[in-house]
Amino acid sequence: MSDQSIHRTSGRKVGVLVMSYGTPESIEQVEAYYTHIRRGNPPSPEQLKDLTDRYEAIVGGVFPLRENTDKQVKALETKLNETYPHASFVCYQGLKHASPFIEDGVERMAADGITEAVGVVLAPHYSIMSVGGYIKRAQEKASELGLKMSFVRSYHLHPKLIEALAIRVEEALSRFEGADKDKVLVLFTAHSLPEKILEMKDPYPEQLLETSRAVAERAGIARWQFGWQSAGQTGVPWLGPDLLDVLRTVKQENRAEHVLVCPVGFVSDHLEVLYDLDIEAQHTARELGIHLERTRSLNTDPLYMETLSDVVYAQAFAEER
Ligand code: FEC
Repeated sequence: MSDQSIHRTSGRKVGVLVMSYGTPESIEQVEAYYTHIRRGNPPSPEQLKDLTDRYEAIVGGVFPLRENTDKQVKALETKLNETYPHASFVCYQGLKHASPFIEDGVERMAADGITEAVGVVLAPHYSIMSVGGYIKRAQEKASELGLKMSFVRSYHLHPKLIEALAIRVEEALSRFEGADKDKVLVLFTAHSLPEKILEMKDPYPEQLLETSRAVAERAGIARWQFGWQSAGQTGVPWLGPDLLDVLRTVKQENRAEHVLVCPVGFVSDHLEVLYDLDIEAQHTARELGIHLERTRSLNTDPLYMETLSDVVYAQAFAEER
């Protein structure tokens, strides 16, 4: 950065709304949380039991996503202020389905006298149904309160993100002891969405493929494919193929005995990783006689924190460059 631009940015206080999915704080809160996800429609007793059982399988006193989001937000604030000491960054949480909600985060910034802010989502890929929804809610609240906000829409090809994911793929491949690494099939995954996003020309599927391609290239992986996971049961078609079906097909077609799952759409340990992959997919793989491993989640990985810090800074000071 030039001396001139450092001068212009000196002393600027920037609010950073770090948005994430949100998770309950206790088993008792699962019903309210699920009702919020379902846009105010309470789940049936069977649906509630199914979700509560899944949480019980992964929660050891603490809901992992709660703890991980807290740590990520703190680590990002530290990274931003260390890297760009000429400005002052204050991070706030805004959760999609739990407290503090996105709107609460924006209100807190305004109450603290913040006048300009950047929003970023702890999910690298843009979809109108995911990141687009977070941004819409934050922008509405910010406009109501007269707060100037801009947003990072995606960062799915940031070189440090690709590097962090490639390192994880390489590390996980070393867990297939005795197996020829070229025989391991790498399966990149992300949360499925209703198929109707395809009609909207949503960038989500293509961005996910771009990330997968870049990670495979960087890690020197020749055998890879993409699969969707964690689809909802909402009575409409969701994007496929589902990971579990991919595993079955791989077995049927005798394509691999060793599979490495790399959930590129997620950045934290949470239900969709710790249950859907580590329990459900692992169970299916065992039944099929497939050796399944998964890459470690990014959580507060320094390269991921640097990715976030780079994109937040670039967004905050975009007009200065
Ligand atoms: O650990 C936790 O407590 C929360 C884990 C969690 C993450 C997550 C991320 C995404 N979701 C996305 C889309 C949808 C759509 C629906 C939907 C439903 C659920 C349910 C649970 C849940 N999601 Fe989620 N999601 C997480 C958890 N998700 C629990 C409800 C029960 C179930 O289906 O299992 C369907 C809503 C509806 O009914 O209409 C759509 C997308 C992401 C990744 C991007 C992001 O993080 O925002 C997309 C983490």
